[in-house]
Amino acid sequence: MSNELDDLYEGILDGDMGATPDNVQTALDAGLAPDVILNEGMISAMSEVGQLFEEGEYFVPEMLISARAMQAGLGVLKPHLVASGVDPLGTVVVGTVQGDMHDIGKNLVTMMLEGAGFEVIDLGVDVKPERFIEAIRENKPQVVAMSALLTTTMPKMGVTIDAMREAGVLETVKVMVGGAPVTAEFAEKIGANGYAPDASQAATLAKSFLA
Ligand code: B1M
Repeated sequence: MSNELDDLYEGILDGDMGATPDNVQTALDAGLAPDVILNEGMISAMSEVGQLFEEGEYFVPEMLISARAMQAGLGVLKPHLVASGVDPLGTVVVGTVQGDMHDIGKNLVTMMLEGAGFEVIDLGVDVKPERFIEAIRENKPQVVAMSALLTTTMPKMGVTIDAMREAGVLETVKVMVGGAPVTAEFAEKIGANGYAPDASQAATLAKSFLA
């Protein structure tokens, strides 16, 4: 790994919110591609944070400060990942499902969708099924994207789809799901229209729904 990526990785691991935006800028100035900075310098650091948590070396506060450092760095990276100035292709409602507070992956999905030309209505985290339904009625999106990072909150994706069906809004949208524990098989089982393993494939999938 280059020195720039090394510093960025270590800064996120240490939860250094002050240095991380500067480290992203330094990596950009060194000519590193935004997706390399994201995947090798940032997402890989968050994976190690998760590993350290599993091993009992990190606890929730450490995960939280690493997440804050990552979010601060993403603020600098965002304009480089997102194109601008084009008419929206369509609208996507995005949210992390009820009971789940993880939002970094969901925020990346939002960035990539915006970069692909979608208008994104981001409902945030801990989104109840009724809130998704309300947002569909208000914004008339073509696509709904749900994120879940916990095995305990994944079932809420199915609950949300069932609630959309009961409310009569499911047939107006395509539903896609993602997040670390989610699989294509799970997506099919709960009746989602698609699954994306990462944020850039989420944008490709959303575009394919419009075709
Ligand atoms: Co949490 N946490 N956490 N956590 N956390 C995980 C998920 C965990 C795997 C850590 C571990 O044990 N290794 C574990 C889950 C275990 C499980 O369910 N099997 C876990 C746990 C247990 C918990 C708590 C229960 C801990 C506790 O309190 N005891 C608690 C739950 C709180 C809650 O949600 N109710 C908790 C809390 C937290 C923090 C708040 C401290 C913090 C989140 C801060 C935040 O998000 N603002 C946090 C963090 C940071 C993590 C890890 C370390 C990193 C997550 C992350 O941001 N990854 C995580 C370990 C890990 O993931 N390795 C962990 C980077 C991000 C870019 O990846 O979100 O996977 P990801 O997104 C990817 C893809 O999944 C995909 O695109 C992105 C890449 O391009 N994607 C989608 C995501 N959403 C998509 C939607 C789509 C498509 C693609 O729609 C179509």
